[in-house]
Amino acid sequence: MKRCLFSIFALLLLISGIASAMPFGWRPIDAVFPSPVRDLHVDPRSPGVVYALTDSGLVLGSTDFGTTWEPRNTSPQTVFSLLAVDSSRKETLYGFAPDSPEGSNSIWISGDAGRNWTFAGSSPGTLRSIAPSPFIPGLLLAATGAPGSTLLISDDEGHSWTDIGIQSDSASPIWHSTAQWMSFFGVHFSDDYGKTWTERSRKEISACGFQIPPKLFSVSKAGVFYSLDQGRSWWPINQIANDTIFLNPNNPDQILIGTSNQESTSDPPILRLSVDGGKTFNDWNSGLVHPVTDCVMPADWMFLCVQSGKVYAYNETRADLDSSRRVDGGDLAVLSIAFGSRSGDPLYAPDADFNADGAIDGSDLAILSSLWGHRFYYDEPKTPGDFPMNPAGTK
Ligand SMILES: [Ca+2]
Ligand SMILES: [Ca+2]
Repeated sequence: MKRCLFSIFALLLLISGIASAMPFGWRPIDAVFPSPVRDLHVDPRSPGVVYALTDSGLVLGSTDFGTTWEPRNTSPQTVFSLLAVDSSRKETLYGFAPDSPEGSNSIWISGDAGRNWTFAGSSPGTLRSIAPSPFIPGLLLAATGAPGSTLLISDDEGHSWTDIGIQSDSASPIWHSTAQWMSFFGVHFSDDYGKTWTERSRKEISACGFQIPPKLFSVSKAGVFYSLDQGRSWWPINQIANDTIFLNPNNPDQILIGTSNQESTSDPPILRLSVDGGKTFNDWNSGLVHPVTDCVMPADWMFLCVQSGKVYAYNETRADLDSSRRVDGGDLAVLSIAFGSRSGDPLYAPDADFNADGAIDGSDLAILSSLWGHRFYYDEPKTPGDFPMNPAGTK
């Protein structure tokens, strides 16, 4: 009888769409970091791998989508202010240290996920971003610190650098390739691996989505725009002022936009999610208090962000109770077994108590139904290299 009532209740919830319960929301992760976290990085070719850089220059790594973390450079002689993932090679990272035993503005490379580091060279100035080519090992773009940030290029893992001589105060260099090699910095683009640059765009390009057709994004106070013709023309996504955009490297439909510098810290942070490639956005800031300074998406419907130096997770995969990588009837079956139980009961299943109130009831069912049909992809990441491009590895 209990099962019968439950089924009717579940059916009602799922069909009538009255699933108004809050989704999971952002929650601080359990891991303790030795100092505030500066930023996060995913390796798009290694599902589950996430790196964090702290204010003290420590590199931490996770191989389970940010659930557990371990320090990697345990006795750092150098304090990194920048970290970058070289996705052209497994477990390869770059670090930048303003000061180190090897001198100022030093570039370091690790081939074992941040455990051991080798001095690679020095840059002509302080760097504020490094962009390793996702296709050609050792080819780097970098931007020097503001004001008047200029673009540098290295084709030998940061040993030697060339100043390209173009400036952009706000943009970071990015790589983009689909049918044709492209890289962008501010309003400039290059199609010869960064050797020569041409001014093309009227908007500073903030991010790129590896997809077909190729999509570039520009984020500004005027709103969010995208381009499908490599920056020649731009189309508005919305007219909301934003200054940050975070893409899912393996799913071009999932886009986060937000504001990292709010004028008043008493305002709720601005973070919005699109799961339809930017057609529509919904607020995605439940559980956040401070402006978000960085976000990564290590898998579909799985988000990590940094606010005030702390790492928060928005992990909807918890609803996938039977680990089928999709929220569906299998999970409903698991929840139904525990339905009606309370903490301490033999049937009580903590994993199914989504709102952690010690009872598995309609509220948990409502959360499950609000996530109904979500798919989580882990094993088959799409990478830039999966798309047609000029012959790989040739310059
Ligand atoms: Ca499932
Ligand atoms: Ca509950």
